[in-house]
Amino acid sequence: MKKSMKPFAVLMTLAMLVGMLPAIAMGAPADPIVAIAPVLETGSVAVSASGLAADSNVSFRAFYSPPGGATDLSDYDYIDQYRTDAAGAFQATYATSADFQIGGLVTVILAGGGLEAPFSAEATVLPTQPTVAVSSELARPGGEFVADLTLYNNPGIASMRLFLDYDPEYLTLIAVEDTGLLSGAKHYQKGFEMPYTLYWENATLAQNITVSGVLAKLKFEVAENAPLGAYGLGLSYRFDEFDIVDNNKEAVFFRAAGGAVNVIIVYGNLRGELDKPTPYDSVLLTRYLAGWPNIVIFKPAADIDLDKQITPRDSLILRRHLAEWEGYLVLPIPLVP
Ligand SMILES: [Ca+2]
Repeated sequence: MKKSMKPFAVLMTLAMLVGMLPAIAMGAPADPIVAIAPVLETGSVAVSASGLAADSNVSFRAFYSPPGGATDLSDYDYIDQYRTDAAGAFQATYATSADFQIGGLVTVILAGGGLEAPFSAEATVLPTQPTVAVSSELARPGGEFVADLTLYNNPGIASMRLFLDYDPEYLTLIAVEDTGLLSGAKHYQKGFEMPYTLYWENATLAQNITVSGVLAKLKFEVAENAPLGAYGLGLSYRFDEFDIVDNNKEAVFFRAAGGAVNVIIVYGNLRGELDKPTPYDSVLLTRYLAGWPNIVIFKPAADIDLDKQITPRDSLILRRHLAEWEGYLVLPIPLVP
């Protein structure tokens, strides 16, 4: 379920401001949420919040946004709601089996309970068991993106071999940058055949490597003709074939979590970036339409009314969008014949 736009964004702004200030109202509990712990366990997420409420009218709401996705707080999905029936200490837990991903963001908002304004806290969804994961990112058609390959809760390994799978029709792996977190990197670079093998070999280690963190940065290019939507970045290994072993030659279990790239167009951003359009984009479009020489724009983002041409009508819509006219807040605005 999607939340509507503005009221939530305003609420969040207020909540963030209040979160930065000490409690000023008499009797208002300072930092009422003392624990927020979203964790990922086999695809489900649990969020717990606890603290002290000054009156019985305290409510909690939790929201989730997927990783590499939300550019606007209105993109958050509503999770659950909880209301206390007494003043004093409270404990609230949300649990859901929805397909939440590592790197997603959970936001909990507390309202009432003697607070003068809502209080919010947020945390990233993280795994609690040994996991190796590819991050999820945003990109535009014809653009590039970098996905992180990250090790979480490493119990201790010596060597690791992983296989990376993606849609070669629309995605091209153009570089693998090893961070040096695991020594002995022997990635196969030439040709980038599928599935791509990532390999770290340490045959002579006396002790296991127990660090966690980013192992490698995977740089991809998106085809200019890539249809909008999500493309999986699959990750796998074979436990039975000892792809991950410790220095005692034993296979080590990890959860392998693939990521995705969401290919999007931010309409009105003529620079081809993924942030919101600014007055500069409007200037670019005006100059482009006026035939100025050497004006380079990302054309797919300029057809704001989706009529397959770039016209003054697109420019008009962009100007009204930037001026926050009602009915122009969300782009694109398709021209209805
Ligand atoms: Ca157009």
